[in-house]
Amino acid sequence: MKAVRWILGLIVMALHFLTLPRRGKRTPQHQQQVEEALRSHSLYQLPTCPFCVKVRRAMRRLNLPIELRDVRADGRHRQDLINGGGKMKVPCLRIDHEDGHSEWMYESDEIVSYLQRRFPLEP
Ligand SMILES: N[C@@H](CCC(=O)N[C@@H](CS)C(=O)NCC(=O)O)C(=O)O
Repeated sequence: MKAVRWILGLIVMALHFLTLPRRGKRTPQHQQQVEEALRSHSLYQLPTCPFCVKVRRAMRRLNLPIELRDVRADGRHRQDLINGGGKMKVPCLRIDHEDGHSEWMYESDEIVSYLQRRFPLEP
């Protein structure tokens, strides 16, 4: 089972790199504002998880350099996800609000819609 998952992961990564989407463009000033807003965002994820790849591809299309937190490589990220989000499931987008509370958004479709709505490219 582990070997099957490993091979599938390899295929997902290969397809991802072979079909990398084009990075979206903004004016330098707009991009700087977006990147400032993104400092309060982080994505808990795994490199080969297909749902995480879907979110990372959307991030690339929208040119959103969100900090990636690998929950397998770093036990602290894994623990933060379980404690804060309530379950060990990826992808999960963490949004730290100014009042100190953190929002934990699961579900790749929901994350992609949120990013498209909140950080659209220029028309
Ligand atoms: N419907 C979810 C599926 C996410 C999912 O199944 N992620 C897997 C990794 S590829 C996971 O975290 N599984 C652990 C679990 O469900 O406990 C989405 O679209 O984000």
